[in-house]
Amino acid sequence: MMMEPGLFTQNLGGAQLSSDVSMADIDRVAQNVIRSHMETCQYTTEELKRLIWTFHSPEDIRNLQNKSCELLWQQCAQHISNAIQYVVEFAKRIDGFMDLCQNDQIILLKAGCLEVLLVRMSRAFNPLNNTVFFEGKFGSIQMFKSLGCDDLISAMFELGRNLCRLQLSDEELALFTAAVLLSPDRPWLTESRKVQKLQELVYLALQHELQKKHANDDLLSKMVSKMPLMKTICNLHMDKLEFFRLLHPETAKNFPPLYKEVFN
Ligand code: CLR
Repeated sequence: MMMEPGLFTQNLGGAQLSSDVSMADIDRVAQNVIRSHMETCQYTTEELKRLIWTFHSPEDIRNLQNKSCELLWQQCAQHISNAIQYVVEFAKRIDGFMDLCQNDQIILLKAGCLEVLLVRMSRAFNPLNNTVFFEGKFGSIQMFKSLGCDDLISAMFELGRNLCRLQLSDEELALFTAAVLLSPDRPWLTESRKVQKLQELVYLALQHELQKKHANDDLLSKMVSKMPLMKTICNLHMDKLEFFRLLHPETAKNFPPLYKEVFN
């Protein structure tokens, strides 16, 4: 199997692909990752499609806007924490992930789960009116005004829009999120070679999946090109959280344990 040269030099670290990867291996990886995604995606695509024109009422929006910053942060942290649980379950179901040492599992999850969540958010995003799925209905950026993080939320919505434009299937999204999670360049990994091998297989499976599409004008590099914005958002989120902790230490102490564990 050959990879397009140059595309993943960053992720592959210039390593050569093992030539003993068979089509059967790639199919097995694809099936495992896609199944893991389907089992842990929280909302099915059908569900989201069905609800796409179900909006929060102006009153819902007003209520959210009148909430205190602390209360809305707490509420959002709860939802994010909940969504992270599904991402953790996704990771655990990917063949090979649980064979990594526990240290590396934790590093990959801590570094990657918000990125995975951001990609998953594109499934729950309506680019036609810039709304996102929140508490059972769709609503605009206005919902989150009282958080006082306009730049962060706008960047998240921008990424949602950008990813939607790629019109990824659930299969492609599954493989992309697995590749994001299995990034061998996360700091402090002890067995990054092992992670790299897993990511290589996932990328091959993704490439193979993309080949099924006709008008696939370099979708893979378009997907990879969203990574910098994802990094920016993760950093911005850390900055906002740090600032919030300074202003409201008591509320931050009561954030969900998983949210604190991942972002502390
Ligand atoms: C992402 C896809 C998941 C389900 C899910 C759960 C919580 C949602 C999240 C999605 C998208 C982003 C979201 C979040 C709750 C709050 C957050 C709507 C749909 C908004 C953007 C506010 C974030 C503010 C914090 C970073 C402070 O499968």
